[in-house]
Amino acid sequence: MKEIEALAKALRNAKHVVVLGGAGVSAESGIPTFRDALEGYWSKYDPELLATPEAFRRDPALVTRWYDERRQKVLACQPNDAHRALVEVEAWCHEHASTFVILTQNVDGLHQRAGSKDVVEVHGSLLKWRSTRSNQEVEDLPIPFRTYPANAPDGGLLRPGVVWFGENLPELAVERVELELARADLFIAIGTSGIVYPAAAWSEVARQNGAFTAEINRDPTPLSSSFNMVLRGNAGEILTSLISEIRGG
Ligand code: BV8
Repeated sequence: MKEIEALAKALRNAKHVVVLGGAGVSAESGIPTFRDALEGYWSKYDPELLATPEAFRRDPALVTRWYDERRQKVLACQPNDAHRALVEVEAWCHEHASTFVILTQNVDGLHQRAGSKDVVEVHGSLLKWRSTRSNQEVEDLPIPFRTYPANAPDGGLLRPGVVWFGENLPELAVERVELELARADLFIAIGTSGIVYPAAAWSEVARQNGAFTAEINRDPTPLSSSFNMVLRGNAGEILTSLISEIRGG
């Protein structure tokens, strides 16, 4: 694919590389993407309605169970070729005195399990839970929870450490995103449908700041036409080809 050669060339010329990852990066690990038809029990629920503070207030048992089942699924999955290739790209960038960061919308922790060092979880993590009373994170959680909803030691309920629709992104994550978008000279969006804001706006911010932007996605997205380059296909395959291209394989 000539786009792989072009992306490898852009990577060689870049000093500050930013990856925006979405559910398509974890798809090949067997984790359903956000908008794929949900499996079984969840097929009758709209994830965008379940992933809200209102849903948790209305039915904390249902929402806790949904997240607990997703947590167990994620823990049973393994990082895939896309995660592994991104660890390689990060290492290659550091060997060539470039910065590299993954801004992930995923909440599954697979980039960290694959060995990526610099990962910003802009939508939080399914593996972290906190008390609704103190907002403090609670460690050593039972898997699965013994009751739905699950109780925090301080008498509150346990809620997942994810960003729900209608909630602001973590302040530290937003600060880091702003810093990285200001200096990026290469921005690569991988496996994201470009529907959820503010993350869906970041490729345009990077481009306006002078970055070369590329989209790696199995399907077209509403943002595809705004990227400098589109690589159509599976993230695992494309990123594996990219790493062998930059290592001269
Ligand atoms: C915010 C964590 C300020 C939870 C997620 C009305 C009221 C309030 C807010 C809004 C509103 N209207 C709009 C908004 C803003 C809203 C929003 O954008 N809504 C959308 C639906 C329009 N955003 C927010 O609320 C954000 N906060 O704006 O705060 C504010 C505050 C109050 C009031 C107003 C504003 C918070 C957004 C974060 C929500 N939390 N996740 C959980 O996981 O349960 S978002 C959720 O969607 C996931 O994190 C996911 O990552 C994210 C985006 O989805 P994608 O990653 O793109 O996944 P998707 O399935 O969509 O696409 C997968 C892609 O991969 C596809 O393109 C597919 O083709 C491709 N693919 C598949 N397989 C492969 C592949 N590509 C390559 N290889 C493969 N193998």
